[in-house]
Amino acid sequence: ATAGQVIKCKAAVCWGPKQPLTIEEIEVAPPKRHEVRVKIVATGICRSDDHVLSGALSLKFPVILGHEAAGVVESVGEGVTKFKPGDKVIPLFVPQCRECRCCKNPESNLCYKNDIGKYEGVLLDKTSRFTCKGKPICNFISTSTFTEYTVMDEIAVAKIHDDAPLEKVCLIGCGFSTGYGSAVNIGKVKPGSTCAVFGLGGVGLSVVIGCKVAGASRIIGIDLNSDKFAKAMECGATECINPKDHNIPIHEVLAKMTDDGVDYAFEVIGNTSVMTSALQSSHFGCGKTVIVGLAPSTAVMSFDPLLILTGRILTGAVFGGWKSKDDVPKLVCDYLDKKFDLDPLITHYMPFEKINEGFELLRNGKSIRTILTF
Ligand code: PAD
Ligand code: ZN
Repeated sequence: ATAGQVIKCKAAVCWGPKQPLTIEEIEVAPPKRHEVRVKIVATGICRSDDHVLSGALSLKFPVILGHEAAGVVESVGEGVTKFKPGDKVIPLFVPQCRECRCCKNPESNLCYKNDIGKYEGVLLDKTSRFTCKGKPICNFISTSTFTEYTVMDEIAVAKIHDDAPLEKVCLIGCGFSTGYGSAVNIGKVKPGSTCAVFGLGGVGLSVVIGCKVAGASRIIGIDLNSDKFAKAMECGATECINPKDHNIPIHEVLAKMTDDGVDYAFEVIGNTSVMTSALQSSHFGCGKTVIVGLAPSTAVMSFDPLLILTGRILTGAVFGGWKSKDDVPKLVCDYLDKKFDLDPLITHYMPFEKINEGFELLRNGKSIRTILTF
């Protein structure tokens, strides 16, 4: 009944950094050619959204944030053959066009048509489908899910299994897959190895889960907030340490604990000095460090190049290296087959209108993932 028409609905609009989101009535235009309009059913709050609110990431305003979600197709634009109204879907903040140089490279999961780092705030046709109070509202990293309805390019949407519980698998849209894939695809953690995970939020705990599935024998969690440790142990950490409890640098603490350094170190905070600590914590000759955290737009990392010269490997990835359109449906099936659990990551459910409270819980270190439902 709504196909082809402008939909008026509620959205959380971000008018600028350092101010609360406001719930507004917005207009969502119908999908154009090769676009899909989706009714969002559940969306998680990720630290990357908060990086925009804190001002750490600079992009264009006003914008509708949110990128970790699941929903149902409402209508499709011209030329769309792989989706129909009613299909369950997950938005893809890293699209997969299958045609660009990165998509054609089996080793990469980036896509030239992504908006991360560019932050143009538009769909592929260079406009967004949102307006509010007569003003255009920008799109966020190909997705924008803090709204009842959103429009995405079809390359930025994955169709998932009909049985998937949307209020859980929304986490496969970002936090879970990013962390888990960083361990299994990017770190390629080996059985019997020692891992250090810096930052035990939703993404860091998912790294822990990945390290455990990969057979690591020691998984050391590191966080400034010791309240995160119980959950980390539940997810598979074998020990947890708080840098505040030590008067020597954390890499020296780890060196003592691990016979000179870990096999794999993961930075899951977005702090460049912790990235250097992670690199310093990895063993010379063979240690691998994976950057997962998103640093502020102006941040620069510095370290002694001898750390790399002596054989350490430093790498990183967005979305855990998964080729999004190919792999998200498989991850959903793996979840349905009980190959991993998402429940330990979910600490709160809230109605969408309470979105600012959800962000407060994240900032105060009280939540892992809050899932907003519509
Ligand atoms: P979160 O805020 O839930 O978790 C971060 C954790 O780090 C918290 O538990 C903090 O207490 C802890 N912490 C903060 N500073 C320090 C410090 N100096 N030393 C030790 N611990 C510290 O965030 P999240 O898990 O949602 O996201 C983590 C990062 O990953 C964040 O930067 C986010 O933007 C990024 C991210 N990257 C991708 C990607 O594709 N690469 C995807 C999703 C999120
Ligand atoms: Zn995210």
